[in-house]
Amino acid sequence: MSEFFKDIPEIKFEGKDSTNPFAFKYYDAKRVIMGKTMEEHLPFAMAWWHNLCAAGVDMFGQATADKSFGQTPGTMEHAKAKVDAGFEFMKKLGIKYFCFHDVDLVPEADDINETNRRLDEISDYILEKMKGTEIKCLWGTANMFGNPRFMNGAGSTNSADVFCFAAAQVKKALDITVKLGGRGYVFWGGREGYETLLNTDMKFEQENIANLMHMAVEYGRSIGFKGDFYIEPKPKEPMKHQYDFDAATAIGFLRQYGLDKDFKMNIEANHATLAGHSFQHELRVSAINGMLGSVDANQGDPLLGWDTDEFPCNVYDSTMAMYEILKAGGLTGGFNFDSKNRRPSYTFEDMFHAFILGMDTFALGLIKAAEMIEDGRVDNFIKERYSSYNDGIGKKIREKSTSLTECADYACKLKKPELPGSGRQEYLEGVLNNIILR
Ligand code: XUL
Ligand code: CO
Repeated sequence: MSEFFKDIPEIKFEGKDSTNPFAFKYYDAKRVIMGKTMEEHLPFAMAWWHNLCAAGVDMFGQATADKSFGQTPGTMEHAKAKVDAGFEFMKKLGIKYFCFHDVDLVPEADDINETNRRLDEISDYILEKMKGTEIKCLWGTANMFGNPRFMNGAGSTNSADVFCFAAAQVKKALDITVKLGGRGYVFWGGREGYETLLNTDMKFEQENIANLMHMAVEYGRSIGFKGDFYIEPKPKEPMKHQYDFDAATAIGFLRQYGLDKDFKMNIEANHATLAGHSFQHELRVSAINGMLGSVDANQGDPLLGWDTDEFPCNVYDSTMAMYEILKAGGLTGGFNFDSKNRRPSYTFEDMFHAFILGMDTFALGLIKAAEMIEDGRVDNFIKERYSSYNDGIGKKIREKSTSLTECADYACKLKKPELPGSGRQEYLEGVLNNIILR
């Protein structure tokens, strides 16, 4: 079998003073931080779609990158060459997981029975390839947004026939995920939303999405899937209004329809910022609701209002993300680089540079988040800030052993409260700079 990335060596850790473009500066897989190795903290995954399929096509121009891997796109030979290239790529970077949509793995046929046959063939091939490696599947999903049949949604479609096609795809994607030992299964509501209420029964559409998810849970558990199902929230794009707007909305939906025991969140950084939140906010909302599952690691561009899926380079963001994740006790899933090279970065070298950047950004974020926690200034400040609830009336409020009348009597006796104390935001931002830049 040919080597696809011949000129690129195995990527090793060389430390922050290295100028080798093909070396990690911060990601040192075996380094122990807060009792776990970096690779245990950071189960990185390669997204099949961006890395092995996307070639730089945008609405104004053609592909710039060659992802044919020596075969004719649209054939099973090409599908297998992508597997070979993907495994070589992951091995060279020390990446232990991958994520896929059904149609990333094989070209979709006109007849779903033929697509399913192709999926059986490619998953046998991947399974064979996994033998003797440490590479595993992080999560699988079904692409229920690209094909024209899904123009009005999948679970939320107006057509019962299309709903059944969505069900068929979820069933097969679950089969393949279980076959490949996947840790999770993702629902990203690609076209689960609406363009105008003039043609939309919103309540029915949402009930039907939940319906499809219940069917998926029932089927998944029946074939031995023990992992988490995930919702990946996103507020807009492709639809104007998407039903899984953000973590809070998705968690409310899961609770309303009794799906919260089987589902967690897969939080994507760029989706968070599209929703007008920070990545950290979405992680916190998920964590405090016991629903932090997995992460799609990328970043958006604050100057652009769409999903640019850039490789993460912002260390402030990765530090605050890792602070949330460490405090939540880690992820049940991993860090999937749902990120793509910029269109003019079209070479194989660029693919490696992108992953080295992303992995180093999260490794440095992990190092700095651990330093923040060990430093203690931020956590101690927060603890102190709420200390009025440690005794007296505050303690009673915390313990829910008081009433509106008792609190009101207390206030009247006091006549006028002291100001609640400075938030010290600028001081704390200085602490953060001090830790990140030292
Ligand atoms: C789209 C997106 C998807 C999901 C999987 O914005 O993030 O690639 O991660 O369907
Ligand atoms: Co994503």
